[in-house]
Amino acid sequence: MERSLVLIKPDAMQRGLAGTIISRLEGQGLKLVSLKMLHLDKALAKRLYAVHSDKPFFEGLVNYISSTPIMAAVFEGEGAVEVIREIMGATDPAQAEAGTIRGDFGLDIERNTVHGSDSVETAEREIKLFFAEEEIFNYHRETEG
Ligand code: IDP
Ligand code: MG
Repeated sequence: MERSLVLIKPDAMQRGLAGTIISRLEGQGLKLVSLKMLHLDKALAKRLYAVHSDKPFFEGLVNYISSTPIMAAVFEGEGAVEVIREIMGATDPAQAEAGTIRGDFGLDIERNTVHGSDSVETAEREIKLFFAEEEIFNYHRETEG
């Protein structure tokens, strides 16, 4: 089953939105298979965002994502990567549709509330940055609810 990494970013933690974000994803039928709270150090932040290392916003992004503790989650489901990207909305909250997480809660293009892997390959790489395989659970989830 397809998996994706979700991060509940500092701006969401600071506004008490962790439960709301998890709830929205669970409510769309995605299965929560792992969850932890952690404070990223700069080294892990740089590995997470390595693809953006030559962008002008890279340093700010690394500082932002490591500014407060965040939540990291693994969600599983058919087409999970794409489904989560849709529920999250566009990178820039100003462009994100109402009803998406970023459209409803995002503050600006950096403080956009949530991270979701952008492909199955990226998801595999990102999940390994945060979770050992034995920390990812297998259990039955009803398709409704
Ligand atoms: P994504 O999170 O929708 O996949 P990416 O382009 O991969 O978007 O960018 C990673 C993160 O970097 C974004 O979620 C956002 O927090 C931040 N970011 C992207 N573009 C900018 C920018 O132009 N200025 C500041 N931060 C940005
Ligand atoms: Mg991305």
